[in-house]
Amino acid sequence: MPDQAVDIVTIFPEYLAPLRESLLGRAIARGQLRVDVHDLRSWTDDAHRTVDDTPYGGGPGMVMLAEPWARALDDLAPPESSAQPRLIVPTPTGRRFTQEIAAELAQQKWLLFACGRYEGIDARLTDYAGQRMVVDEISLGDYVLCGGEVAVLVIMEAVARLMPGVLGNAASAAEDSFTDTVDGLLEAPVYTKPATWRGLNVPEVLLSGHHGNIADWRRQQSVELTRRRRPDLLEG
Ligand code: JDQ
Repeated sequence: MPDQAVDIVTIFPEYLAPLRESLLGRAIARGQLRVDVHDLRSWTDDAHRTVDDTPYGGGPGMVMLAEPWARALDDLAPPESSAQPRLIVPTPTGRRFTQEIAAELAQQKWLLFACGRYEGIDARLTDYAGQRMVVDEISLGDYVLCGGEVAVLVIMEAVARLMPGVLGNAASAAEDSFTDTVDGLLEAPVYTKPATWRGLNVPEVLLSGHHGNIADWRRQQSVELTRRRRPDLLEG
């Protein structure tokens, strides 16, 4: 049995195909991780497989019906079961996704993602789910996507590389979760072979073999880059 499980509910299951690639795909292939993608419409019972309706109070667009979502949750995680997933709902009104949240999600046994579309899901769905599971409404940033699917790909890519066993090396995952938060600084630029490429040189210090000088240079580059590009990270 896999150590960790992920269920994703969406009206566009094929959108989640990239999850089978690369790091995540290998963890799935090794049997360490289970990832199942479900079509929300399989929990409808009308001929048109309806998942949306017009918004109460008026306004543009359509809103997703709570009922198909509740059926999906009840099927995947029966209310009477003691094992419940962490429910992640991508939304522009959620709390901002961070490396810290990624590290927290990587420790969960079971994640269930609800990918909304249109203008989002009837707000009572998170009230209903919150009666028995921890619900996290998460935003990637201050821009509006067309739905939750791409947000799930982003969140899962950040989470998977921190999952114990997914990287194939628990120590490097733990180290990453520390260095990725970059002690609050952006990383210095990186270089590889050749030392001169199309007339452009790798900074001399990186070729010197002086580890102290290299660490000092990287630190100085980090501080300078952060000051120029992300001064907000230097507050405090
Ligand atoms: C959905 C939409 C207008 C929602 C429908 C479901 N960070 C982030 N940006 N956008 C999303 C997340 C997101 C997530 C899920 C979504 C957008 N939409 C479109 C359009 C109002 C609300």
